[in-house]
Amino acid sequence: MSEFATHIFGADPSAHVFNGRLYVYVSYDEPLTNTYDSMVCYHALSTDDMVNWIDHGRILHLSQVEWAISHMWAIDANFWKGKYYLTFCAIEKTSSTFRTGLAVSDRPEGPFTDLGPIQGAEWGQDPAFYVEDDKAYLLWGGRGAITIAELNEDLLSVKPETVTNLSKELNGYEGPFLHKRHDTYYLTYPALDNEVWPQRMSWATAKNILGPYSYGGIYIDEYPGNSGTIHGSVVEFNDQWWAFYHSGLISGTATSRTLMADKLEYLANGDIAAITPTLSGVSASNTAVVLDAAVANRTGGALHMTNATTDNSDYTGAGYLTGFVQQEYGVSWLAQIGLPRRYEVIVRYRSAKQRNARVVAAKHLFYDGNQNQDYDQYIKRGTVFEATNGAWVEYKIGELDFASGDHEIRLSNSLNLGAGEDGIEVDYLKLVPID
Ligand code: FUB
Repeated sequence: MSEFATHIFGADPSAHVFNGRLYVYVSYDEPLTNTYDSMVCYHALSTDDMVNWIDHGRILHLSQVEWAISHMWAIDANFWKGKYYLTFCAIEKTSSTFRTGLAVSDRPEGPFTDLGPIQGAEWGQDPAFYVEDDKAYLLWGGRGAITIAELNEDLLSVKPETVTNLSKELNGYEGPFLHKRHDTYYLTYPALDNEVWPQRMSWATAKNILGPYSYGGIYIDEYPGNSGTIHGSVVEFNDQWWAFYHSGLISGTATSRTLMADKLEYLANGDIAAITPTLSGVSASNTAVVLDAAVANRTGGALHMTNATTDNSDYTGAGYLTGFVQQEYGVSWLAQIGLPRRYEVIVRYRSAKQRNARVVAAKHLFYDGNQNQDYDQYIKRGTVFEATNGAWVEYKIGELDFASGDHEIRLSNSLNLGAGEDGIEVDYLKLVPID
């Protein structure tokens, strides 16, 4: 395997196993903008088998981070004291420097709520979050160094006495990630030798978390199709170690990057064996975009008079939507697409009675309450949602060609229902690329 989730351009993949499922948190490259300045959000992806993936959509956006102004670059996530935490970086409004932010969610796939910058990690670009034995550690790059420190219990500040600069021993300055195998800590990071690009993925080891680390070598060297930067993570999943990173293999550019994963092997002496990146021709349709209705308003969409609920436990994700009882009451989802592609558009719903609705899609356009607003495409104007006798069903609404960029998919009720009448209930929207 090499490339995965090729329906978007993603970078800096950070992989972790939560509850037996693999989650990967990625930076989002705004398609074909030719700059890293346009990076303003993150996505979460997950899989059970490294073959079939789900993109859970946008999990945090610049507009949801009050202290930040731009450059939502690399991220990591971890589980700590019953919640999932995202560490990310962005340029701070007041200081115009990178800060490391902290965001929280009850669920590994997000969405995440910003809690503010972590104190003591000033200039913190490319954070990574390592947890072991009731202790949490933050690693970060920036200002030409890789730094590590233990975090305080609330994760919102580091313990100053533990702050350690690892770059005295290593040639690293951004993109650190820590994993442990047997009793050895492996620090992986993109390195530049004598400032010669591209970056090459390197590793170092230590017997203590805070170091000192001994340089080990390069495990992803320069290769045709590199994106200049390389940044990723290492994780053990289903008894196999995996290296996650990004390349420039599909777009041929440095700023619209492709997510990559390859098996990582250790030699008998503990060294990491070299990996050669290639495109393996993984099908785009192995990734479904599954957008939870209950949190559509926190992942770039909107709820139009409908209500998120968990009243009945029989749903997926964070809940489901009710209240599709009047004309135009509904939900909008944000779907972010890398390259133009045709998609199956599927809605998971249930309904006691047959109901009518409209499903429309628009590019770079969100509904503003004006019913005459032109949508680019009606997927199906008069969609009939058949009665399901209370069962949740996946219903294929239709197929649609999506351009590159942001799209609104809006599902809205067509008719006013009578007092006390129930409308459909909606669990998620699913988009499956057609290769
Ligand atoms: O993705 C934006 C930046 O490029 C990251 O912060 C760096 O590590 C490099 O991958």
